[in-house]
Amino acid sequence: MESFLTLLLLLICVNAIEADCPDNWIKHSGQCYLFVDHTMLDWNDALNFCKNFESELAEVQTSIEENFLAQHVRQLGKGNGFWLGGSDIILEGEWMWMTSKTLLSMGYTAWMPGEPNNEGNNEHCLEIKWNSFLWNDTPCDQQRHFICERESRPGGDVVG
Ligand code: GN1
Ligand code: CA
Repeated sequence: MESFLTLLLLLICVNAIEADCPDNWIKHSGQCYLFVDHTMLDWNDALNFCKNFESELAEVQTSIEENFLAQHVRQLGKGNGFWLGGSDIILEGEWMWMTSKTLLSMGYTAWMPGEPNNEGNNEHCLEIKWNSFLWNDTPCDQQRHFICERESRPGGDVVG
């Protein structure tokens, strides 16, 4: 009986550790990521989709995070890019992570060579490209896959 209870306790603990992120989300460096590759939305709708799941469009802080995202985008092998949470919609050329309100120029960036080029004066949203895994500015009304990000919450999603 005692060993049964120990086992039960162990299982509950293991479940709590694994439940930091919701089902289908991938945990990485204390964050949870959802790669939405089954549908494409414009940038605003993608952000709202993420918000419905208590998350935001992904913001990339380090090369480690970029490499993690790149690895998954490569694996998914889609023919379209994925939205990230950056935009220069407020002031042309001033790229900002729209949730944390931090300037991209203050931190790590992974622009494609030659980007952002604001083609047609209408490219204000940030995508990670499907083939190079680097960043491009593209029109916000384009349909793209997207990546949601939220903090992992230890035990926060344990249902039972
Ligand atoms: C071009 O060639 P493609 O589709 O990967 C352009 C980007 C634009 C994009 C708009 C080198 O990218 O800057 O945002 O079209 N790349 C170059 O769809 O001009
Ligand atoms: Ca561009």
